[in-house]
Amino acid sequence: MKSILSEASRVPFAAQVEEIVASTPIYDIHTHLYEPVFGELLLWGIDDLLIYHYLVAESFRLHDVSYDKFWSLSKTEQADLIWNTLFIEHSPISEACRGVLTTLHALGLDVKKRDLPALRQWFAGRTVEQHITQCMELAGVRNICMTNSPFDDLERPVWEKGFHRDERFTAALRIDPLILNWPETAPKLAQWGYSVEVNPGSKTYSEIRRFLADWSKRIDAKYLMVSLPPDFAFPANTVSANLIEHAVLPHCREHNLPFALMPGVKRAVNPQLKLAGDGVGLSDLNTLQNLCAQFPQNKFLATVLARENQHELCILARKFRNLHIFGCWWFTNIPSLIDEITRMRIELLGPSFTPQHSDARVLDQIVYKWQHSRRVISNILVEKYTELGQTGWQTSPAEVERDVKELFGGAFEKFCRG
Ligand code: RAT
Ligand code: ZN
Repeated sequence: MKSILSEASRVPFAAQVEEIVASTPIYDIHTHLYEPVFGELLLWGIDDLLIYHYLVAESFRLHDVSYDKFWSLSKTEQADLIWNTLFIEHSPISEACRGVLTTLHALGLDVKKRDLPALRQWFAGRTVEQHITQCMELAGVRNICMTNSPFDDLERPVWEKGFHRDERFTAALRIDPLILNWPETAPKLAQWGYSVEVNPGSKTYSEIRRFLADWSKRIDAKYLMVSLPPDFAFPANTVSANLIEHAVLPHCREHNLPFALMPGVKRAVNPQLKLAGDGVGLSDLNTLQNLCAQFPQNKFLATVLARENQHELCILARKFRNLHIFGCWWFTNIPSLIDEITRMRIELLGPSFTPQHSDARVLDQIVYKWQHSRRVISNILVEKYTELGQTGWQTSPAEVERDVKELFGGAFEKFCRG
């Protein structure tokens, strides 16, 4: 079929869409980054880029250093090993490897020299403040949502002491230990002054709500979140399901906060790999369906780890307006799957979702994660607007801007406010 649009009119419009996607500021709604006041918890620089757990996992496939030996190495030695293995002895064609190079290149560094000591020297001359500003600018990110855990012994005291918030950063309250490991978490809450018991009853639920309210307020949480194993079930006669029903959801309703569910992670499939040892499994999304249906007054955010769950998740979002889906999470954050998943979501949901979050653990990663994702999203949008053009429908640049703003944080913010 011949295109109604001539090449001459198609190309400038495509370029306009690309320009809008490239320049629209992003709200990165899930990361593992921290405000600078958290000091060493905010990772940045070449060595942290190289020892990213995605690269650790990849490196073990190509070197023969034992797990024990690897973990006994210093950070610099681990980074040296990963650099030699993944960048020098083999070509860095995986997404996580390419990402390091995209970032270095964007920072103005010459990657073709392959000079790790020189790269280290360049990073050593920078301040964290300078680096935050430059990375956010290069990534086009306006706000970064952290993942904040009261159960983290390094993080908790910083919040308890109090500090002046950096407006570029927002917070999300991560509660995995509370939901998934209550027997070990209960004594901690008790120690912090909440009168809870290991076998929860109404008093315990109300004390957990008090704990959640204190922390939501303390960190000004934008949402609560948990990652879940593939076999997580709701409703179910389990402590986890009861805690969700009787403590977490009432708290979220009372404070108008979404609850983010991230199903599909099999923790510690290979414990020897530590943080890099988690795997993926197919989740039973009846759990999410039941929650959305049974609690229409609650708002749910969701992203799923298994590729095979993506279509079902999209259909759920069509059925439930209290569900907002987001991101191509972790193992799905690769160009081929971002393309597949984002295309499917746009075709099923229009612009009423958030296509991506970075999940950055190292500040510099926002540069590559967003550059790579923007490119894929841009190609899809050009195609979709071009197809509309073939019907005679014209989309103005202002309308493209409106749509992209929605996709890059606007729809999420509306969902949170609503
Ligand atoms: O993507 C990651 O870095 C994972 O390790 C996890 O942090 C995951 O994103 C999560 O939030 O559980
Ligand atoms: Zn994450």
